[in-house]
Amino acid sequence: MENNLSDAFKTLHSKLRDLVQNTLDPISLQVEKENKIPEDVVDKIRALGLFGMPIPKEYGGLGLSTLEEILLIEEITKTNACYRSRIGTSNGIGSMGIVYDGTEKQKKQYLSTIASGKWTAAFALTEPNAGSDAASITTSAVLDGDHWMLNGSKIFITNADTAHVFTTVAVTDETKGTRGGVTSFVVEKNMPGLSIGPADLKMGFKGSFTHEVIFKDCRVPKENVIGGMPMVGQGFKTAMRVLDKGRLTIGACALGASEKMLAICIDHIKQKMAAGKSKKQLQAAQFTLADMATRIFAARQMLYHSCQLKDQGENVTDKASMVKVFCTEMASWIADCAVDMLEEDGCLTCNQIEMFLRDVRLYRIYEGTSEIQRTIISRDLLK
Ligand code: COS
Repeated sequence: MENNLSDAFKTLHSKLRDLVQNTLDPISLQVEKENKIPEDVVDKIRALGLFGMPIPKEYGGLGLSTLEEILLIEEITKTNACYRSRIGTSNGIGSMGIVYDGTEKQKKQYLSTIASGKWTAAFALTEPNAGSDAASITTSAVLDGDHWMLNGSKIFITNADTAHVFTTVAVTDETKGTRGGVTSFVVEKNMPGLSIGPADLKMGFKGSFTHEVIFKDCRVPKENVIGGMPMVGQGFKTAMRVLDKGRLTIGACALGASEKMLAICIDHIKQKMAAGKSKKQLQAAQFTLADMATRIFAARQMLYHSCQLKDQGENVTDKASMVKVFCTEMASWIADCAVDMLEEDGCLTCNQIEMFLRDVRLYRIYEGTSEIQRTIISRDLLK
């Protein structure tokens, strides 16, 4: 695989590795405590072009393949999850709908400002009564002259407080449901009728925020349907395609976190050996380390392979779900084992393991719970 990566990409990857090791990771617990990423650190991430990872070069992005993007995400998640959340949601699920299905005008208008990191994009799908069952959304959009009138509310919207645009999924014809009745829109934060609720108080992902986004007679110009008027009614498919990619991304986040936790555990056991514990006394820990490394190896192969298939143009809906469920459940298992291995130290908030334990739990929920991934996988099997 290494042979297929360009020298320019390898240089970028190693610059990111340096940034993670020397800047992001050393302050990860400070970020956790202060619940904020310092702006000069965001600037350093921006300077690497990471706000535009998958956005095509003609619109100002890096134009990375899925595999290249996933390698960078794996790297940046070997520390506090909020760094990836700050960039990855914007140039991932927040903007991929525009990349996939947007009109040329929409791409020119929005993608370069998102790729430069000047603007943040958020993805607004989930509603109070439609989380896993995305087809049950009720936020409505009704055509009124040259505008669509949006009414409803979206919850748990990452980066809503800093977002300039929301790719928003709404019902335009309730008689047709997901087959012709759901439409995706680009809604700008200043459009009249859009407001943001207070930040959710979450168990993890400190430094990254989710909010409710409320649409009350929110007037959105007719041309802001993603893909233009011919795409009215096709927005559910746009959102599902976005999530296929997003699920590979979350797999990469879980993999990066797992690799870091394994490294912490290895250090811990080596310290015990240096302090005089024999290998025999540490045999149970050695077996656990071996199982962690084995699962990580399997996760990495399935993730990279799925990304390569996607880059070759294959449909990877089922594989993206397999990757997400395997990698995220592996990360939770590793976090649990790591707490056991570090004993009391594993529970201390001055230790990254405690942070990872909370953060990786969220990977099993957002962008589709494990149950949703299993539903998608088994539906394909039973077709
Ligand atoms: N790519 C392209 N099109 C897709 C698709 C995908 N991955 N998944 C579904 N579609 C299409 C289907 O092909 C179908 O259209 P056609 O009949 O014209 O082919 C249409 O969308 C409806 O699909 P389906 O019948 O499968 O929809 P369901 O309501 O049964 O549910 C799931 C689909 C469970 C897949 C969906 O509700 C889901 O992903 N839920 C989880 C949502 C989620 O991840 N939320 C987190 C929010 S983001 S943080």
